[in-house]
Amino acid sequence: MAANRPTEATAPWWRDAAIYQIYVRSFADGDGDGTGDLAGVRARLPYLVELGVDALWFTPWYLSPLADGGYDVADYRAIDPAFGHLAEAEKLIAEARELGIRTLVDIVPNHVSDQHSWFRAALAAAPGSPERELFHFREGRGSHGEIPPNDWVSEFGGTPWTRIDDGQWYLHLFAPGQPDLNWAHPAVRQEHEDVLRFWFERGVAGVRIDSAALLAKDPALPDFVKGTDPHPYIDRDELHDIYRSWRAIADTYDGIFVGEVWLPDSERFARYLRPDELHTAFNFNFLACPWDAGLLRSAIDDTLAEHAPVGAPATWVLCNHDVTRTVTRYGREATGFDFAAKVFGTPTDLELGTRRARAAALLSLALPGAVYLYQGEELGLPEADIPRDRIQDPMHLRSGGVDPGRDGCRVPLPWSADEPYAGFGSTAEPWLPQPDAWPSYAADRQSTDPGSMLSLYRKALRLRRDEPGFAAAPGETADGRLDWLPSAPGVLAFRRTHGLICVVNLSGGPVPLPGHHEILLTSAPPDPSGLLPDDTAAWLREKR
Ligand code: TEU
Repeated sequence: MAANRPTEATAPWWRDAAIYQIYVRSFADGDGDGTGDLAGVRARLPYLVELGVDALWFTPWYLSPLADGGYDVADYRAIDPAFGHLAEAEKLIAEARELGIRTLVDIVPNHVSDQHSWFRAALAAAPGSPERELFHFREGRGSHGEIPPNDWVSEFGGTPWTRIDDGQWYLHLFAPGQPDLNWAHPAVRQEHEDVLRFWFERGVAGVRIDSAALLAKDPALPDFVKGTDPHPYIDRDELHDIYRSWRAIADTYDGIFVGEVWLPDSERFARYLRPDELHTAFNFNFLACPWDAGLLRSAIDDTLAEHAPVGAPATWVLCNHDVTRTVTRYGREATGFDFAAKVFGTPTDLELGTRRARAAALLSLALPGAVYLYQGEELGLPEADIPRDRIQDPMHLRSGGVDPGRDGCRVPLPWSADEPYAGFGSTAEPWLPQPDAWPSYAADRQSTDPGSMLSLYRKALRLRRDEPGFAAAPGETADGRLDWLPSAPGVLAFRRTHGLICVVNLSGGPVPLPGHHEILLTSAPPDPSGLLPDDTAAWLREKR
């Protein structure tokens, strides 16, 4: 870590970390079988060091039948053999740490796989048995129990209930292969606390908590009546007690949490970030914000305002394994992210989207707090069109084939332009097909091109780490200030504590840059008269 960044004593690493999300299946294939694996990640650690990230978040790498890309965990203490084995994960965690990179694992507490030993035992046991109490089994409604026990809707569409042979139904907010656990049961709590200790003991620095606001259910599992407070399964108060006990465990290891908390209400969201609960949570309001100066400014202000009272740093996320890739999203007419609007063949202008994604990268990396990057974002990958018969995401299948699902952002990465399968490493065909254009995005090609997306991310991450303008003031426990500067309509301009200035032009035409500044980095070159073009961002240093 550069000397001019805040020291561990003033600001813990996670408050301003750049964390890189690895979707293991699609990162790099070390054994050539068409699926990414831990060997592939280990071989690419130098790439991640050169990129300049502080930590890696691995999407679930545990034993799983992959009914939902690994978010259906059969055994939390085993690595899926397609990815490697436990000793290799331990090796990877240690090797990365030696290189200055910490590791976060992904815990999925809301549900397990239907292949998990608990669920198999529950199916083998009788209705009303202790084994079934670990899940939500109920009789159906209707004269023959043929109607699901309530009217809830699965996150993947359709009823979240599946009926088994003896006539009972079980609850799964996601796919049928992901039965929901009963968090009112003490054994469920105990098991997850043990799993947390298991991974902290193996040297992980943190844990991402999947679907963190969904675990607790109203024990009566009532029909959902719009506007009911509390909601029968979203954001229930019982959750906070669970996360307080998790925090106590994390504190003994100096570990951190990042919660996947999708809640529009900022006051409710911030409750998860109280000092004795989660350290951080993903900021999806920023991700979902359309490419509009006024809306982005409000999203930034609201984010900082909601985090301030609880003293937690904000996180900034532009994409992940669940959402349309940034360059495709920003190249569309409606640039906000709307789950309901995901349809096949929505037109996009990739050149425009790429310009905006480059500007958005400099914007998000200049904001105070931690930032998450999703593999391939640094390569400017677009969302891929996956032929319908190759789509594996249950979201597509459960929507009756209407929703394209999330596979388009999960395509195996291109590493070398001239190798088979763009150097993903496979000798067999990769598990998802790569678009024809993939070699042109390959990391090796971008490495030597100073104008590439990869070069932009490398430069930006280096500056973000080394440039004093990003640091918090000495003794400042928070993450450094952001002060808005006067600017033309459609232009965002702000100053960080030590004189780093970020200007983002969304005005529709070129704008002058503030005078008396040294340009550190721009997302596209200024025009010949020194103006900042539309959809372009600049980082400037105040001249003394
Ligand atoms: O996502 C939780 C979640 O809310 C998603 O269903 C989200 O609404 C959807 O993906 C939007 O496209 C987490 C994981 O990130 C996701 O990959 C898993 O499928 C899901 O949990 C179930 O574990």
